[in-house]
Amino acid sequence: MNPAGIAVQFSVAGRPVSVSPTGSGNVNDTYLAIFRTTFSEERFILQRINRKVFPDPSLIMANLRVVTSHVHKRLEAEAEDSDRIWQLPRIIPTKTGKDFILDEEGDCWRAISLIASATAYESIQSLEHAREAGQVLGQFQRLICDIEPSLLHDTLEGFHVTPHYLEELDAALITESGQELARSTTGARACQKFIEERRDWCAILEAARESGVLQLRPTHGDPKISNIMIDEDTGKGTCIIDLDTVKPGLIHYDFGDCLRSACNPAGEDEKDLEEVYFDTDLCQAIVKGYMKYASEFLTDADRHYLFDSIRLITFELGLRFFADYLAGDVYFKTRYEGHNLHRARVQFKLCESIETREPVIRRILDSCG
Ligand code: GN1
Ligand code: MG
Repeated sequence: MNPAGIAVQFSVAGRPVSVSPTGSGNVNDTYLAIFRTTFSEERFILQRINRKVFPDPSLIMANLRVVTSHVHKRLEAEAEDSDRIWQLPRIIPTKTGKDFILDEEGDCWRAISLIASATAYESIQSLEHAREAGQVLGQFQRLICDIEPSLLHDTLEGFHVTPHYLEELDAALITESGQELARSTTGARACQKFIEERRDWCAILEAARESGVLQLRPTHGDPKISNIMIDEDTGKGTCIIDLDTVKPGLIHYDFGDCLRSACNPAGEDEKDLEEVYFDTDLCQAIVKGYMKYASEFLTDADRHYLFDSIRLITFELGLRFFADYLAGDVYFKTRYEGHNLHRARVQFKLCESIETREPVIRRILDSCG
């Protein structure tokens, strides 16, 4: 079904002017829809959920309901005492009052409000941007930390459970095509070696969870820099978007992922691996911003694993990209042949840089925490 035909089925005033692709998501298809009446205009976000990734999109929508209702209520209650107007998108219902539409191909479409006059940057712009990104994540985690985790569905089993991605890698490596891809380039061979050297370490967070040292809490799941919106007028962080992966998890995944993404000024798609490194000044700015809100709910055990979370989530994303490359690019959308392999190499370069800078990063965590 074409996106314009879907857009008109949502409860929005006016008629469509345009429905065009927007954003840079690796999984779902996202469109900006513009509708006008004779006297006004409304812009909103329309998305087709990737069925291969999310087998039951109705669970995502149920989680989105729980989280947005909870956060909107808290934000309104705190609005008078806040230093800014915090926002979170809302679900736009269909004309028949549902949260999503299933088209004739069985694809799930949903509409959410657009956060206007704010920008989500693909890569970090400045130290101030970094501090704001940290605040946005800390504030979001604070706002959702009192949601009972059992109210949230596990929409994506195994998501961010690093050993699970090792299993996917091993499954790809026993296929003929996977083996062929793994040995055919020096880049792929380097990735495999990188992973093997860290295989035993990578269950570190899961082991802490299994032994009860770390607990499951509501998490965002994907707080990369391009999901953090900065107000164009004030320069302040205002909102975190892309709530599809909100589910019970370890808050460490979020913390690590925000730093992984924001402290690599070159971005996830940098062509020149020499440009990829972990910037510790940016790290300090993010951690300071994050702690402004997070220090109220972090336990000593949580703090103990913060460094590992940065290293692990970076390693994990590299592993996910590499496993997908070997499996024939079935999960992440790619724009050129070998894209997932290159993405993996970028993350492994970043992971190496994090390992080299471990003492500095630990000092930052100790002094800001
Ligand atoms: C995917 O689709 P997007 O760009 O929001 C992925 C994240 C990765 C990210 C890397 C559901 O997010 O886990 O960190 O790519 N989302 C899913 O850019 O797998
Ligand atoms: Mg996402």
